[in-house]
Amino acid sequence: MSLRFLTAGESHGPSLTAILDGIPAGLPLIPDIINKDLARRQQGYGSGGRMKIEKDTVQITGGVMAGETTGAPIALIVQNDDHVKWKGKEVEPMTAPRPGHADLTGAVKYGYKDLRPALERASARETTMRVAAGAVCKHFLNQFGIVVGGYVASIGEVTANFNDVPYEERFQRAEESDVRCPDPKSAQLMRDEIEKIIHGKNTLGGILEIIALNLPVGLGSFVQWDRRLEAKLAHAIMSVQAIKGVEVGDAFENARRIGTQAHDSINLQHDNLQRATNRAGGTEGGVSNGQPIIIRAAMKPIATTLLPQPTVDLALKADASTKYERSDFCPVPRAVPILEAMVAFVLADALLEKIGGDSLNEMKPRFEMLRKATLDDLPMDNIPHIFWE
Ligand code: EPS
Repeated sequence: MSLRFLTAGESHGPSLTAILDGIPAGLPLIPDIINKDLARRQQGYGSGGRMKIEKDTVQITGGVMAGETTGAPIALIVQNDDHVKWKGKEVEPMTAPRPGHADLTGAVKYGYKDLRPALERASARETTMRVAAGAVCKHFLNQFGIVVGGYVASIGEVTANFNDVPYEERFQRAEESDVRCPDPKSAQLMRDEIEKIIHGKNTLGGILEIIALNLPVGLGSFVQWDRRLEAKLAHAIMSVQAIKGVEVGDAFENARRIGTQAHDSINLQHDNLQRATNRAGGTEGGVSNGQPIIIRAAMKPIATTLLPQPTVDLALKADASTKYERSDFCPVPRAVPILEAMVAFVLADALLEKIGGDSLNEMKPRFEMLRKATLDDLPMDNIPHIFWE
C-alpha cells in the first residue's frame, strides 16, 4: 500500500483525528478544500439534531507547510463542538443493545461493562475524518484530471431515473438537491418518504452511486488477489457504517444476462479501442480499463430508531426496548461525500502504486507516459512461440 490513513476519536470526545500518510510533496493544500467536503457531509434532508450543533472545520497540524504538502504524514483534526455538553456529565447507564448496531458485538468482543464505548467509536461521527482524508485524495486526483463524484440513486422504495444525464451533470444536480438526487421529480418523492419516516419515528436506507471519471488504464492488478482494484474498492465501501452491499457496474443485472449480452464489446474508432457500453463498471481483470468506475452501495436503514425495538437489558437480565438518544432518520444523502472519500482514497493509492513519485512534479510526466488503449501503444509480436519450455 502506497497510501495509508487511520482515524481516531469518539463521537462525543474532544476531537477527531486522521493521519494520511503517503501524499507526495508539492500538492497545494488549504483547509477550505477539506472544509467544503466536511460541509457537504453535514447536509441532507433526514439528518438528526447533531448536525445543527457541529460546524465541522479542519485544522491541518502536520504535513503541510506554506500551503503545500511536504511529503510528510498529513495530520488533520476536527473539534467536536458537542463535547462541552458531555465533558464531566453523569451519563445514564446504557445496557440495552440496539439490534443492528455495534452495541452487543462490541460488548462481547471487548468486555465492556456499559455499551457506551462501543457506540462512541462505532458511530458514523468517525466518517468526518474519512471525508477529511478523502478530500485531500480527491484534490490529489484532480491534479491528474481524475474526478470522483456521487449521488443518491434510491431511497426506500423510490428509485430515481437519470440514465440519460451525463455524469458531471448528475454530480452538479445532486449538489442542488437536499436529498442529493440528480432527478428533481424523484428527489421530491424521496423527500416525501423521508418526511413520512420522520413522523413514523423510523429510519430509511437507500442506494448510492459513486463514479470516478478520467481514470487511466492500468490501476490495480490481476496478478495477486489483494491487488484487484474492485476488491479494494469493495473493501473501502463496505467499511463505511451502515453499508451492507456493494456492486461494480451492472454486477447484479449481469447475473441475469447471458454472456454475449453482459460485456462491453471492443471496437476500433480510428486507432483507439472503444466501448459502446460500460457494464463492467470500469474494471476488467481487476484493472481499471479507462471507462468510468461505477460503484453502487446499499445502505441499510440505520439501527437507531425513535420507535423502540425489542432487545434485552443486560443489567436487568430481562426483555426490554431500545432507548433513543439522537440520530439521523435517513443519512443516505449525507453518505455521498463519505463514499466518494473512500473511493478517492483507493484510487489515489492505486495511482501512487502505478507511477510512484515523491512529488507531484515527479508524477506528472510519468502520468503522461502511461500506455493507453490505442493501437500505437499496443504493438503485438504476432509470431508463433513455444509455450512453457
Ligand atoms: C453523526 C452520525 C450519527 C449521529 C452522530 C453524529 O452517528 P451514529 O452512527 O452514532 O448514529 O447520530 O451524533 C450523535 C451520536 C449525536 O449525539 O447526535 C455524524 O455523522 O457526525
